[in-house]
Order: sequence, then structure tokens, then C-alpha cells
Amino acid sequence: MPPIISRGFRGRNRDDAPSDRVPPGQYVTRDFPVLSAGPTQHTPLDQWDFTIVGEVDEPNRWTWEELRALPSEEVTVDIHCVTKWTKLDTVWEGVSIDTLLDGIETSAEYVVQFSDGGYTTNLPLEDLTGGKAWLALGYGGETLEPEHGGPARMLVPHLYFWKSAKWVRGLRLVATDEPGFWETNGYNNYGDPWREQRYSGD
Ligand SMILES: Nc1nc2c(c(=O)[nH]1)N[C@H]1C(S)=C(S)[C@@H](COP(=O)(O)O)O[C@H]1N2
Ligand SMILES: [Mo]
Repeated sequence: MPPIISRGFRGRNRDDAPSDRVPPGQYVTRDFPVLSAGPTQHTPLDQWDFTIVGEVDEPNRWTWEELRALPSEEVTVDIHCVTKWTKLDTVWEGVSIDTLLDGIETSAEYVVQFSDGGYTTNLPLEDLTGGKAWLALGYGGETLEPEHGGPARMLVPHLYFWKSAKWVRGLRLVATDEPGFWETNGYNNYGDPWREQRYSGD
């Protein structure tokens, strides 16, 4: 993008949003862009499940109905895509990952989120615990649209949004970190927007 356009965007958005809400290099959008590396997935709900596998005593599995029966919460968070858009005050309905991990014993320190369509993304387990991450089933008071990852997607808003897998089907708990789809294609392994960790080496 030519520098002059980039300057214009930044100038306008500084007026729109408090700067402590907008990480470096990001601009604020009111749209909700769709970013998918492959086709939108449409797994029928009667064939859908969510599993937690890997370094666990036994695999844990929820059907769609079982997942819907778990306590969920409304969360309002800002999301930051590495392509530089930030969307403020997005409202989701989701099951806390703490709820899903409750009672699961593991020695794993890393997690691979895996999705229908083959997308994966990795992160430390501690980035999914302590009220920082959700399995989102709703957005803006509606069920989650397929384009945005429905029926269920991860929501890990403190990291760049590629760390929030759409069409997610489970978490694999692993002892050793395993870079996922974008992480093996030049993007940063951790992806903290406040430290502008966009690419490998940032
Ligand atoms: N399964 C899957 N999840 C994904 C992606 C993808 O291509 N496939 N793209 C990621 C990226 S780069 C972003 S910015 C967000 C986009 O979510 P949205 O389309 O709801 O805006 O999803 C993330 N999760
Ligand atoms: Mo993204």
C-alpha cells in the first residue's frame, strides 16, 4: 500500500478510537471482513463434535447438543487481524476454554487448534486458560455465520485473529510446540498484536 494512503488511514482512525485500544500498525474498521485460507466448511451438526485429544488420560468429546448445554457467557472484545484491521467491541457468545478443560489432567504446555478443512494454529496452553479464550457459538446476538467459522470457532482475542480457528473441531494438547498453518508459512509463532509480532522474526 502506498505510504500516503497508509498515513491517511492512520490519521482518520486516530480520531475514531482511543489509541490504547488500537495496536501499532492497525486501523479500525466497522466492517467484519471474512478471511479464509480455503472454502467455508459446512459440517452437519449431527456429524459435528468437539474433542480435546493428545496428552490427556482419555480423549474428551462433546456433541453439538452437549456443547450447547454447557454454561456460556457473553464477551465483548477487540479483535486484531494481521492484515491490519482491528474491530472494536465485538460481542460473542461462547463457552470458556476453562470450562472445557475443567477436570482434564495434562502435562502438555502447548495446544494445536484443529479445524474442518485442515486449518491448524498453535499456541501455549496458558494462552487458552484464565478467562482469555472461548469456543464461540454466537456473534452479535445471532448464531455464528458459517463464513465467520460457525457452528463454532475459537476466540483468542489477545493474539492476532489467525490464532482463532474457524470451524474448529478440537484442541490437541502437546508437550512440544507444533507450528500450525500460518506459523509454517512465515507468520510469527506467537502473534502478540501489541508487540507487532506479525512475521517470523518480529
Ligand atoms: N479454519 C480457519 N480459521 C481461520 C482462518 C482460516 O483461513 N481458516 N483464518 C484466520 C484469520 S487470518 C483471521 S483474520 C480470522 C478471520 O475470521 P473472520 O473471517 O471471521 O473475520 O480467522 C482465522 N481463523
Ligand atoms: Mo488474519
